[in-house]
Amino acid sequence: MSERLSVIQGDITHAKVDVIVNAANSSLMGGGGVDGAIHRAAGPALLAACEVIRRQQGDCQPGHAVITEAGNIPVKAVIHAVGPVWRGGEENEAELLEQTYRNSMDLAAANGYRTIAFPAISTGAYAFPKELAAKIAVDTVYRYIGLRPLPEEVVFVCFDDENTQIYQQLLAQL
Ligand code: AR6
Repeated sequence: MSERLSVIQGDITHAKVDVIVNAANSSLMGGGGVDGAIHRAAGPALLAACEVIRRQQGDCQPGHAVITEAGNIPVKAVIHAVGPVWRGGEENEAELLEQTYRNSMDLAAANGYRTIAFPAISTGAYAFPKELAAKIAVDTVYRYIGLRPLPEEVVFVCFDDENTQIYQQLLAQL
């Protein structure tokens, strides 16, 4: 099972997968970090697609995710997942982060996608402790793929050295 998970360091907009996950905010209207990078690479079609969803559904709450086209990024779709803001750990942050990963995997599976790439959701502007966030990400995804055939492969795309090392260690222990 662990051969279905991998880690690479780099920019998620270059990942060779069916679907990439964006660490979005509740407005779905773009932002900094990986959200900014994805919207820049995708072009205006991505924001337009997010606006359509926002008009239909309103805010996307932490723990939830929506799926759109990918504009100019050479993948089939983008899943916009809203992770929790870290507020010290007493506000259900861990459960919400787990939900964010599960809901993203559900959307990829429901659309028949075989390969998915995740950034380290909530570990930038949302200040989630990196070790804990990585443990939740790996455990949740590992459990998920043990129960379902899709997605077949999951790539964790880390931007910084610290996250890359943390994920490499966690995957080596599976
Ligand atoms: N590819 C992969 N990972 C990246 C990239 C990239 N191109 N750029 C940054 N990262 P963040 P959050 C890493 O702040 O904490 C936005 O403004 C980064 O090093 O992007 O979930 C949204 O609009 C970090 O490890 O997302 C929200 O308002 C990880 O991606 C808010 O930030 C997540 O950092 C969401 O905060």
